[in-house]
Amino acid sequence: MSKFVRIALMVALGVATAVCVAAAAVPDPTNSVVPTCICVAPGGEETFMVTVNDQFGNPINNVAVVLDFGSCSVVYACSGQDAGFTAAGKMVTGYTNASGQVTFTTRAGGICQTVPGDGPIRVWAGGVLIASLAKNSSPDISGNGTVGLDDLGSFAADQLPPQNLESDFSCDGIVGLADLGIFADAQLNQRWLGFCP
Ligand SMILES: [Ca+2]
Ligand SMILES: [Ca+2]
Repeated sequence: MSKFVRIALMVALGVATAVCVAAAAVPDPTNSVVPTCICVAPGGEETFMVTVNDQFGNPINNVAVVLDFGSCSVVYACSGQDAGFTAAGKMVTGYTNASGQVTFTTRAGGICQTVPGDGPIRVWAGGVLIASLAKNSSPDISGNGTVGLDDLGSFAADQLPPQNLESDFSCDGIVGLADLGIFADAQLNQRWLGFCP
């Protein structure tokens, strides 16, 4: 085999390998993991972990994941997010780690579907739609940027049977003590973090 042919084969092999690597880096909705329940608060104390995998189930590192509340009338995202996350309008972006995971502590409020026909909340990874969620919960039930007395009134009413699960912040199917703790934390944290947005 001539030196020229060897080099040509090596180049071709390299290109083929690069194509395989590029193809492996496409997020796969079936293999990715997105929780079905999401709670957001202006203080950003509620977590939401997304795992992005490719079609082979391999984690994808450093891919942009977007929580898109763009079709939710009342939901807002605070302009200031935690380190590593950015907000643009009603979209919050973070990036996966080597395990394909990103844990959002989204500073936001308001509830999707407060206005009929709203939603869904879309979750994008590298431009691929990997999940759609019908709605979210938030201690800022009114969506006015603060967790205050108006929200407390709604939260209290939501506990009465038949319960209104808009106040099920803990995602366990009931409105109870766990949700009261989340509500209290959200109210306390915003005092330290300032007004949102
Ligand atoms: Ca409020
Ligand atoms: Ca609950």
